[in-house]
Amino acid sequence: MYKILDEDSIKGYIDSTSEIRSLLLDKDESIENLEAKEIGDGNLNFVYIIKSKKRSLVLKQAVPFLRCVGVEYPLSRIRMTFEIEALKIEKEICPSFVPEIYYSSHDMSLVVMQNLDKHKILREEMINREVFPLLSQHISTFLADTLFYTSDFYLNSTKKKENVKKFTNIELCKITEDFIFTHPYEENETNEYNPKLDMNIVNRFRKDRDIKVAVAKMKYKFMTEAQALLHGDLHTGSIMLNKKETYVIDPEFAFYGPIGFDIGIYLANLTMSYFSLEFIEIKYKEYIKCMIIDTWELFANKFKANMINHEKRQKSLQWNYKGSLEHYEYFADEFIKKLFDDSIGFLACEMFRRTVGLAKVADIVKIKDLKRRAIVEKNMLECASKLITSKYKDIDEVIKEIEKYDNQ
Ligand code: SR1
Ligand code: MG
Repeated sequence: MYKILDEDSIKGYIDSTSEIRSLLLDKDESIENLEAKEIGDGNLNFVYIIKSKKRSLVLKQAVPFLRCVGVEYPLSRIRMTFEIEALKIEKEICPSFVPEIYYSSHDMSLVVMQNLDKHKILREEMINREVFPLLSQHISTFLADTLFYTSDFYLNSTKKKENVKKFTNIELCKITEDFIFTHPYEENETNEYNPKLDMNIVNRFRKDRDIKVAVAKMKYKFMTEAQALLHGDLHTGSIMLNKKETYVIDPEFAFYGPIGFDIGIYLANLTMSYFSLEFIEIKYKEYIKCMIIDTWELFANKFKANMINHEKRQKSLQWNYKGSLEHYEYFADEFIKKLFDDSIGFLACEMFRRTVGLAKVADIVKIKDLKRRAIVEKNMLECASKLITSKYKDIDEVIKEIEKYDNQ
């Protein structure tokens, strides 16, 4: 039976759950040897570090409401089922980028997994100006492989459609539809603003027909294009890493959606980190621009290689005639160019919502001088407005555009 755990009751729960107990304690060892600490700072769930004499683990539990709002925003616990099932699939596809799962319970809406105690959250690391030479290689592989091996390019038609059904994540998709694609573009009580932000800028983009049409297109795409199993919330707070290893965590928003959404959300969070920097931080700015370029280019090459190699082996989508592989390659190039356009559109949407919507990002919120923060936010809004209403040849052109709005 479900019950909400806390730092005290969690020990009793572990004591009565032999699969978890045996991971932490010897047979006759007392639960007094356990330490439990809640460390979650996310918007949705509670996360505990459990320590015993021999090891430590993470226990994550979903509660029946949205943590960042409170009990007045009910949210069913089924999100943990989506998280558990997505973790299993991602682990199978990308074993080195997904934490080890030791135990899961749909009834208790919890998962027990590897404690990544030698790794830190990417967002915090970027705020501390840390550099990760392998990150773009790792994330581009995670994206290219999870998004390819769960798509129609790889799965047979029946399996893919069964997956779409299984990952119909109604409630969390609705959160994204509301908090990314709707509320930021209207006056809504959930929106939050830096008091120093010039509201004329906000009102201007809200009334701009071209921006509204472009955002509506991205929302429609999000709601209708079941291309692959997405992580669904791939911001820099969903990545834990050190110089050698990268882990992607928290896929509770997983569902079948447009591939460009995962890419765009990740690139947007890099871009916001870029905008948060002081004018003189040239070196770290260059580093972030390289991350954006490398992530996209590596992803595009790896995704295309996945398509072509699979096609060579299986001939699953192409017709069987001489020269058909060459034609398939044209299709792959066109498909990836479309993913690029989608990614930039979603990048812009994520930048709008993190500026005027409910959930902000620490990179920007940590700017103490509210006037400086307002300038950064103005730059982000104007950059997002331009990106979502324009078309770009390649990622270098996008970087040039972003640079134009970096004028603090
Ligand atoms: C209202 S929930 C806010 C956000 O937290 C999650 O990390 C998702 O990004 C969601 O949109
Ligand atoms: Mg999360």
